[in-house]
Amino acid sequence: MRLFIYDHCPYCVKARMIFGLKNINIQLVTLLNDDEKTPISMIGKKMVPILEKAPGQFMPESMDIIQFIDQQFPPTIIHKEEDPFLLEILNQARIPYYSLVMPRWVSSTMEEFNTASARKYFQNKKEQMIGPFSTALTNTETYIKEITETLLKIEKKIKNQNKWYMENQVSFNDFHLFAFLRALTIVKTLPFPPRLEDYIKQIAKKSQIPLSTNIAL
Ligand SMILES: N[C@@H](CCC(=O)N[C@@H](CS)C(=O)NCC(=O)O)C(=O)O
Repeated sequence: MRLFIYDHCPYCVKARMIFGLKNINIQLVTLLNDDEKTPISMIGKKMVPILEKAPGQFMPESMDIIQFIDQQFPPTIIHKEEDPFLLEILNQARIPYYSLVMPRWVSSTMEEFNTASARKYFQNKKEQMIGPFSTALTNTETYIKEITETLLKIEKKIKNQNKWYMENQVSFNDFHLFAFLRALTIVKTLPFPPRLEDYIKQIAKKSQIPLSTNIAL
């Protein structure tokens, strides 16, 4: 099986998590960000993650991939609960979140940005969403303050002894939360509250997904 991804992509992180958590071998293929042809030839649109289940058989959608792999490799481990509070908090944080991570992703050494045209493609597309990257970078301190409020709200939900967001069971919440937090680890000057910091490290290890802490910008 192969999983087509971008390194920065939080949805790809969700899909990657299930392979790491279940210790299943997967070949990761990082597409260039401006490669429209490859994903369109597989699923009819330009979107990752894409799982190649068998040669020529493709599955899009991170949450579908997670459930498919969980069922294909028993015993199943995922509880499908989603905490509406968490989803709402993550949704509300979209502007500061994207404004912090997007300009950093594009100037990083992540493989999908290996060419000038891939970087240009991403920047053009995402600036339509959040405005000029240069302005977002100038406003870093403001966005860090805003995202810190978000992190502190989530920190209150994480108990010291918890292995997962919901005590001792891995749930969809962990996929949403870890993908969000892992993206933020590219922001070198963002401090994480202590329980969340511990959570990020633990889930990264269990999921076998490197953080972006050491990614060069
Ligand atoms: N609902 C999809 C969303 C996937 C998605 O939005 N992926 C982004 C990358 S993070 C993408 O491929 N966007 C197209 C682009 O960047 O051009 C899922 O959960 O897999």
